[in-house]
Amino acid sequence: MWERDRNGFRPSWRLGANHRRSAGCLVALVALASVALPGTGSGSAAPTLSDQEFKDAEFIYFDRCSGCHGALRKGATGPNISDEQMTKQTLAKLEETIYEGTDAGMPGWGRTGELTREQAKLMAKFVQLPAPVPPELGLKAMKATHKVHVPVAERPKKPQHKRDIENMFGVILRDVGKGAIIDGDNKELVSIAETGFAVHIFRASATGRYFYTIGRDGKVTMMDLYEEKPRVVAESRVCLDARSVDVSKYKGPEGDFVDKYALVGCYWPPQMVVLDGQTLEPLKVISTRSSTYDTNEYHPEPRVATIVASHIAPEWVVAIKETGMVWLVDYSDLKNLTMTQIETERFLHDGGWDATKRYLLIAANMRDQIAVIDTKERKFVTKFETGIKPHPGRGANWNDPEYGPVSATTHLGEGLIAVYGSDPKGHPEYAWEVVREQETGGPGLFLKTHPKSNHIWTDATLSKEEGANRKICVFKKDDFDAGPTCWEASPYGKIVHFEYNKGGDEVWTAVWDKKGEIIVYDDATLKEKTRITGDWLVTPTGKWNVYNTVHDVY
Ligand code: DHE
Repeated sequence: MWERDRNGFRPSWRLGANHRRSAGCLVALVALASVALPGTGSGSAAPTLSDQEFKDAEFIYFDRCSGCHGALRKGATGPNISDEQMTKQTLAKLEETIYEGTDAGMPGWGRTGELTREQAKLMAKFVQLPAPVPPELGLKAMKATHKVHVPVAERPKKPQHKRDIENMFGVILRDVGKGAIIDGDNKELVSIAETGFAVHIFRASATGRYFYTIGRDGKVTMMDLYEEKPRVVAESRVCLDARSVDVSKYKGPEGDFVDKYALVGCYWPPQMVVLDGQTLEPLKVISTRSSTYDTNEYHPEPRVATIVASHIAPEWVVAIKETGMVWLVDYSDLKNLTMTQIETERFLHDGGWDATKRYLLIAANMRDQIAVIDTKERKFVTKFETGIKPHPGRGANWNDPEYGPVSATTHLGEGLIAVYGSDPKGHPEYAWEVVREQETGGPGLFLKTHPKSNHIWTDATLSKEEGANRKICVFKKDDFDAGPTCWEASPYGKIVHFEYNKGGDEVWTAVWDKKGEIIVYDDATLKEKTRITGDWLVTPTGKWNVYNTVHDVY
């Protein structure tokens, strides 16, 4: 379903005749429907795009914009950019915003080299036209994409190598649609697997034997770490746009579900899909089209954001972004599916467990809040403000000398780390309120710590200041208020995302660039230990250690 043409990979459904719409067709449709024609904010004529320009713009929108603004452009992490809104602005103003970014956290796509001036101009026109609606994707079409490259019976019974699987890392090579497996002990590249377009995350299976990946194109793959050179052993395409995947982790009185199922969360169509955890055969589609938690208005595009697998019940905890609901999806009986739908806050994005793995702490980033869900009592606890657009990734949990167990987030909209109490039993007076704050190197994406470490690592990937997006700032748990130790880690690219090794004494980060690198630091001394380099390291982004991912160590 993905084809390569002169512009690289494209989703082929967007090339199909049914979805080829010239601006002329759109304008005609709009006129027939007696809706106001899009203008340019200056009273001049509606923008026109050739068929080719429209397709180019559609692809750029899918690749760079839809994650924040939504396929239908109704807004989420980014604002509503429907044609009705965009025609209130001039093309020149729109082009500038797209090229330079905004103070509210939108990247300057031209400034950072991802889009040319011509492409920024093109996108300015595109957003003044009505948003094309992508097609649906049902089980039959998904099954047609399902491939088992190595049947379960033919997979090795034990590891075919002497490496420590628990200290292996999965690393995304974003712009080439591949995933690398690296040996965390000797830093050797073990293998590179063909995953999917702009792979977003890796998640390890509950046993740690498999790595699952999900690409922006909705392709889910699994790799078998027992193999000497792990490759994709099964794959399916279950969404047209996706960001999340996790497996079933529960084993207890209600059954053994370890690695039995996988769940993929789609951005488009708005749905989640249950798959066989061993073969990735799609089994069940659960639509997320529903109403917003507060106004109870129907939403046509509630996207699936974070998925976290519960350790204490046979269920996934699933964040439904636009409606502001967290769904507890019980997978113990798929034929008679039960779900608990918890009202939280709109525009849920990313999050993870507290240290006890009872509470899910998830960012409602456009509301500047963290929402807390108690998965034992199966109910909403509270929500509280932290800063401009919290973005915790999976988050970070540690013991503060004064406030006891705490958790923390960085922010997309400002260079701030906010620390909040997360121990309602032992320290109820500090629970779910911000107890400490410090400036980081700039607006960032991720932070990370490890129970054995005294450090919390933060990036500043979204910083607009020259050089600041290559900065790492590290805070001390036992002296947080002293502020961070910061340094510029690379003369080029951006620094993004951290992961610890299994032992908790090394930290890996990525120089996010076409000529990418992985920098490995000694966590105790903050000194660089080594750099993993090679032509294959193209735009490395997220990286996951098997042990830490299985056990949700962060
Ligand atoms: Fe991500 C996690 C969505 C941009 C790298 N990203 C997530 C999750 C979601 C999400 C919903 C949580 C998954 C989970 O926990 O189950 N990301 C989005 C977007 O919608 C957004 C803002 C825009 C987009 O178009 O995709 C976006 N993300 C990015 C990037 O630009 C990053 C840096 C590189 C890329 O792939 O485009 C990026 N996102 C990541 C990473 C994680 C992630 C590395 C996992 C963090 C972890 O520690 O587990």
